[in-house]
Amino acid sequence: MKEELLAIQTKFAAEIDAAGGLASLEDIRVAAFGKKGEMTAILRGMGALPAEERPVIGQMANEVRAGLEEKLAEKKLMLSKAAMDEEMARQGLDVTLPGVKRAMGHRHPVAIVTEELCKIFMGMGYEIAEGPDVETDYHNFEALNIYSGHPARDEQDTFYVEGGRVLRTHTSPVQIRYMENNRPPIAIVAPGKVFRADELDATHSPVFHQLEGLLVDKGIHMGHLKGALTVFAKALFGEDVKTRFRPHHFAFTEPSAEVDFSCFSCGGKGCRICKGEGWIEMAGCGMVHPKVLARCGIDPEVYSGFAFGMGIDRIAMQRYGIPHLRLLFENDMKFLQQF
Ligand code: 2NM
Repeated sequence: MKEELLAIQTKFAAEIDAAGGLASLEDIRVAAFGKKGEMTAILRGMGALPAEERPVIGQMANEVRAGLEEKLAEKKLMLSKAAMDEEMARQGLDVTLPGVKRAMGHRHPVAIVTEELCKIFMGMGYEIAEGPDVETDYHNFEALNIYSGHPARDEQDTFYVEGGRVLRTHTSPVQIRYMENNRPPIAIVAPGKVFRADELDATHSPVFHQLEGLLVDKGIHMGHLKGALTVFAKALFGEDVKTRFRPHHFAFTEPSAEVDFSCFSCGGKGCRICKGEGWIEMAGCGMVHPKVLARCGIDPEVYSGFAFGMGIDRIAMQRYGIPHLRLLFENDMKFLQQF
């Protein structure tokens, strides 16, 4: 038994020394200590030894085992390091080079405000609707009662593209498409980019963002519209905010109104932000014109609806005190990182 142990020790020690890679080292470990390994067999055979031999042989076997295990561990460490060095040399990796710092992305203030507005309306049961940026003349104008000759159709104001299509000048065509494809009850908001042939200045840009809303059902009237926008105003600026509706004109709503919110900054007393008015114009709105409903296949004798639209950029500018619209479109990281 003793000789056998010594022979095993010598044999495996030599094999470990000679092992050229991690795989062959593992083969050696299995041959010694695996289920059918030679050392495993010896250790298992201990019980069969005469009682007087057991302590001496047992101790020896334990020493051989510990020695081989340590040798295996040392060799494994050495081979791993060699493998790593070889891999690094192959990749040409210089771990002492300083790392490249990645610029952290950041949410845009317009995206933050858009999400905030959508969340408020979703909480009121509205769904989000989307549509194409390039629209047909029909969906952008005709369906909304904006006939040829209407000032909004002026080439000075609208970007016309090939095939008689236009870059949408509002997100109303999203609502038209939704009404064409869905039956009431309808409650949606449509946020998105819109385009007008304006020069860029502090308050105008050829591309800006709108959020429009539409609700159609039986028995909907102006009171529902006022209620919805007042709940929205309070959710956005706080319980103390008041709303004011002034008569207005839109081709696609009748009656139509403009909506003011009491100034979020001075509470209505008059300040620099509201130019001493106490009120800030926030949205346009009205009852959807019966002809608009009918054109989308909704019977205006049965159903009525309200719609509204507001500028998202302007709300973001007010909210964060941004002085020039340009800042929202330049994507200067130093500016954006403040939000
Ligand atoms: C506004 C103001 C008033 C509006 C109307 C419609 C539609 F498609 F239902 F007719 N969508 N959006 C609307 C009404 C938009 O923005 C100032």
